[in-house]
Amino acid sequence: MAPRNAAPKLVIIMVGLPARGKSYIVRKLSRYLNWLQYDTRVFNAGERRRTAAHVEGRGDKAKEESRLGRGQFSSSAAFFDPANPDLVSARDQIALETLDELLDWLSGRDSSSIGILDATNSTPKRRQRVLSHIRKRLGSLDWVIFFESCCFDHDILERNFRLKLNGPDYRSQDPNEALRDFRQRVAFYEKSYVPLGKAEEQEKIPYLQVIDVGRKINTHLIQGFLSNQVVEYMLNFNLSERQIWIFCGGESIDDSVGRIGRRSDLTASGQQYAASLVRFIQEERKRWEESRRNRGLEDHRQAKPRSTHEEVTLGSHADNKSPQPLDFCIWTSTMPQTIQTASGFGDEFFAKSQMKMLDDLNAGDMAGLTFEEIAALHPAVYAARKQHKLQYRWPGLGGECYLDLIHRLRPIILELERRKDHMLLVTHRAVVRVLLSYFLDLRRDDLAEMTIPKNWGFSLKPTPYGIDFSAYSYRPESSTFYLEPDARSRFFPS
Ligand code: ADP
Ligand code: FDP
Repeated sequence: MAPRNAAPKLVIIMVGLPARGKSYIVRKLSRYLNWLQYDTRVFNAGERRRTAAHVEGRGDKAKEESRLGRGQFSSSAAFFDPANPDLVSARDQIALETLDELLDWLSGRDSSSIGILDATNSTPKRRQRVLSHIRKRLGSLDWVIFFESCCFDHDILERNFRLKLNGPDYRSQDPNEALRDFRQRVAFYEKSYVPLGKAEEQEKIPYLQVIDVGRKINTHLIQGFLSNQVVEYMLNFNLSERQIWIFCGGESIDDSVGRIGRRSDLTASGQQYAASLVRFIQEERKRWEESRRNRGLEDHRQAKPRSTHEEVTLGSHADNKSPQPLDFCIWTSTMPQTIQTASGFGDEFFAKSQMKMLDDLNAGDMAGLTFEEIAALHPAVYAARKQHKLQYRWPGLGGECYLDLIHRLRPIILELERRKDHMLLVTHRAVVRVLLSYFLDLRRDDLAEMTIPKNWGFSLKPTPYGIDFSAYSYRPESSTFYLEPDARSRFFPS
């Protein structure tokens, strides 16, 4: 039993047939939970198998081969035959070794931490072995939940199967042979697969079950604070192709003299930036529609001119398959510098909202000062914030730190994950830092320190294996935005 004052911990045991999105989900979930400052790590059994199968030149090579038999840990379907007890036992062994790595990591931590075992764990027998192994190691199952991804949607599954051909098991193989082999692997799994349900309910094991990318979600005995964060995230999860743009507002009068944290109108160059942003986004919007048409994703109905500001809801998950015209939602803060930056977008294709959650970091008593004035008038404040930028809260009513900003922006992240529309956020540099740290999985210490040029904008496109990231810099001399090559490696090492 965990000591009462221990920081909350969680062991998530994934369940599901191959190509149900488990690895994709846990990569995103781990990025979200780490962004919320809960130390989270994924332990993938497939990677351990692939390493064992390719053990080369390691000191323990002879030991490995004698234990496993050379090539026994292949990626071919034969390895996954449930009728072969030796192979079932070999896969169990790999899963339990991966689980031990997780439990070792978790036991060594005293902060809120989440360990995720990414494997299929697709039979009751395997799940029993996993639970008894955990019980033996931790003395209880207090921290454990199962998390299953089920998928019955044929189109999603077909697309997932093909995506596997780019994966580590098949990328160097003939695609047709690889697809045949993977289908055989899945068929082997299906022979002995039992989804979560009665057995776990009889044993009172908490579980979360996501069906067809969230069309339906079952939860059983899910109660803990951390597991509730997981459920909430999965309620706002979609795979639609879309663009998420994040820009700062144009230069404000306060910006031009280095004053922080106040409402301020745009300068003339800020207004020029705003006009360029409108042109840029309109061009990008047309380019996106063109690319979808070229890829045969003709929209069934033309992107209707926006007549009202009602929230654009583009069909249920069942519509994941049919291409939907994507509208553009524009979210600004409630501060004039961002509202004025977005004022040039007509509401024919753009739905605009002002959100307090996107306001600048609240500088408390320091609002309206320059950093030079803060250093001269409040040296202790200046030094403390320079040293602990992430945790240091500006003094005075409403003063915030970056950790406050993370929690203020959590609903924004959930809504960005839920929406299927294109999104353009026009906000402030501190907010851009926090949003990019989520999307780019940046290390905690980089969050507050990362360089965000004021007149740069960022594009984030969810893809089947991650996020396509691009950065654009504004050139006042030509009033246009230029694509910055290699921006991610240059500025945002994760
Ligand atoms: P697994 O780890 O279960 O073998 P992957 O993580 O390799 O599967 O998923 C393959 C693809 O499944 C991903 O690229 C993603 O596009 C898609 N996917 C993501 N989430 C889900 C989900 N909840 N249900 C079905 N497919 C999903
Ligand atoms: P993954 O596709 O993510 O690599 O394909 C199923 C698979 O995961 C295998 O690669 C991996 O060896 C296996 O699941 C591990 O899970 P189980 O041992 O629980 O089947």
